[in-house]
Amino acid sequence: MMTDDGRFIRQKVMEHNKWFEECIPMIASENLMSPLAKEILISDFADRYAEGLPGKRYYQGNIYVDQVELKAMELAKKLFEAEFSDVRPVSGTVANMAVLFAFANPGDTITTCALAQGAHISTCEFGAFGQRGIRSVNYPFNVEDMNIDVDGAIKVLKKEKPKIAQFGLSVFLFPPPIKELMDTFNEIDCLVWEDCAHVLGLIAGGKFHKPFEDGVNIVSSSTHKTFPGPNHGMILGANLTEEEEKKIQKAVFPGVTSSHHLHAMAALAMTLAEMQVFAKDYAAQTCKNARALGEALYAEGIPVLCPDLGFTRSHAIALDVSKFGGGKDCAQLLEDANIICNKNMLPSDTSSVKPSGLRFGAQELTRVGMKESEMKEVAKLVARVVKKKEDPKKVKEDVKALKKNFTKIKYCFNEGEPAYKYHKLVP
Ligand code: DSN
Repeated sequence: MMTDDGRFIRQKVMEHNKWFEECIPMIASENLMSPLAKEILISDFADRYAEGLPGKRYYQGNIYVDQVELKAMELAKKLFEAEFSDVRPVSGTVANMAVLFAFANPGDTITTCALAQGAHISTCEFGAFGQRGIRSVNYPFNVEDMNIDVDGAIKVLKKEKPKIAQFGLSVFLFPPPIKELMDTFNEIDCLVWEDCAHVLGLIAGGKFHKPFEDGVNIVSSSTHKTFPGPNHGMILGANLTEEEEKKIQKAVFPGVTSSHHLHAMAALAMTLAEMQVFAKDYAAQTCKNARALGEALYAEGIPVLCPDLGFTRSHAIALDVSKFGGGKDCAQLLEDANIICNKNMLPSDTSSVKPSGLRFGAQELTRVGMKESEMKEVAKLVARVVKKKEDPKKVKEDVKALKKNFTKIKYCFNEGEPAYKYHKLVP
């Protein structure tokens, strides 16, 4: 017999699902899992424990878990052209912590981008880097190109001689200049680490850039942004010594995980299997859509960053809405119209609470089948709220009408299944 509390919780989750079915979700770090990955996420794997590596577990009961995990490791290496994979970190930040545990000691220097330049919170003084006692030194950043200034970065690298040169952003519009900096990395003999969380699905499909071909040693990532898997993490490697690979494995367990969320690991395995087939088309369409969205918003009179560079080479675009009330207010008005995005710092900002930017990602809209023509529609709806200041409630009705035809999942084995499904035990 369910209590009122139980009914309340279930009701709210169902309302959320229904709401998102009627929304235009553009948070650049989110996506929709495939029906098969979701099925696995609620399997009995969710109720079990495993510690260590396949074949060397502390717990019994891992016969099938081991087989799935070995398959996930194999598929990850194949998809990302890596020599090493660890599919156990339970999130992107936990993957980053494992890399820190493996290769950096308190007091060591690591070079990174700054938060206002779009860096992830884990690389900041008050995030995982700071908690590990790392001295984080930022590369100079070229605001016009929204990318690292190569000459400036060479100077910083030569002066600081960091143990690790770290790359990767949460406003990741253009590939980092890894190739251009490779001579300097070799000269100072540092490891090269890229947090690819935002662009993992694009890399899987051959877009954005090829980290390992460019010279990256370690890729850390979450697995639920452009890569449409479960909330989980992963570490990939190339050109590492056996000892370095073992250091990563030990840092993951027992360093920063105990059991590694077996249901999420298995759902990741399924997504990896699906992406062997679908990543190329999905990544290509996601990039086309992001660029089309940038172009259409710019044509509507909303400043989108980097117009001369085609706005983006990823799934994401950044908007400067300072003259329309700023990121905080615009994001709220858009939510009132069922358009979901987040406020974001731009390089000139000092406040993360009241920044001047908005960040949009096209990966989820692509996942439900939207193409360039729909991006134009989305841009018009955004402009009505942000620029023309139309009543969001009125715009919401048109948002719902547009989304009505895009509620089915694409780019996976069970294409055409409802994308925002709530699995009901009882009606
Ligand atoms: N904070 C997330 C993002 O939205 O980029 C990444 O963890």
